[in-house]
Amino acid sequence: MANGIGFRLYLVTDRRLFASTGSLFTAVEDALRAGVRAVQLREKDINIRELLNMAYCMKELTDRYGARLFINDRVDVAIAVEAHGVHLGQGSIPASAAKKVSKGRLIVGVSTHSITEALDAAKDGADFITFGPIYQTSSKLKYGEPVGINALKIVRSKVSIPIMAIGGIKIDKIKEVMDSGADGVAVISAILGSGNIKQTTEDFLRCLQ
Ligand code: 3NM
Repeated sequence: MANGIGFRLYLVTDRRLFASTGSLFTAVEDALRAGVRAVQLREKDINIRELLNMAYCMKELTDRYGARLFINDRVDVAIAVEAHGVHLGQGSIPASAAKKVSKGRLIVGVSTHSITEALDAAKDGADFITFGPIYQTSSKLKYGEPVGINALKIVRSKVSIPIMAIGGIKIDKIKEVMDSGADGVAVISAILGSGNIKQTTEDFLRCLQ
């Protein structure tokens, strides 16, 4: 794949969309069966041991499909389960520290929400960034006002690392974000909240080709 990171669809988890943790795993497996190559385990407000257990199970699952696993925020968990990478927030340790503590073995993604944050992440050694929220998302209040498509274009003109657009990304938005310089999309609800996860994932992947 020409975008330097090896995947164009970054599936982000949220177990709260499901009645049980088991159903989250079933949903992620449906997406993996459809061809998802990268999953970010992003489970907030969870006991760290529970997160570690989920991470071990998710690693076993993603390995079975040859997909990459990223752990949100916790470098220690990423190292313990031998995940491929870690996805850092603005309150996490910086990318350079994550690289150092993992001896360069983790791919490091960073969530960014402004041009300044995107530039800082790139300067600090992030391998890729998510940039958003591009559009309004159902959890809009949590992520702030959308940054919009123009900000994505500006970030594209200023950083050379891959950019995954995030926040309110639905199939009908893919063309616009890719035309604006994104290397791919990061998605929660449009896939995990869909009635047919496998079919929806296939549709996403087809549009991203
Ligand atoms: N991070 P959905 S927006 C987890 O802007 C997350 O950094 C964002 O969910 C950011 O695909 C977001 O359902 C939510 O809109 C993405």
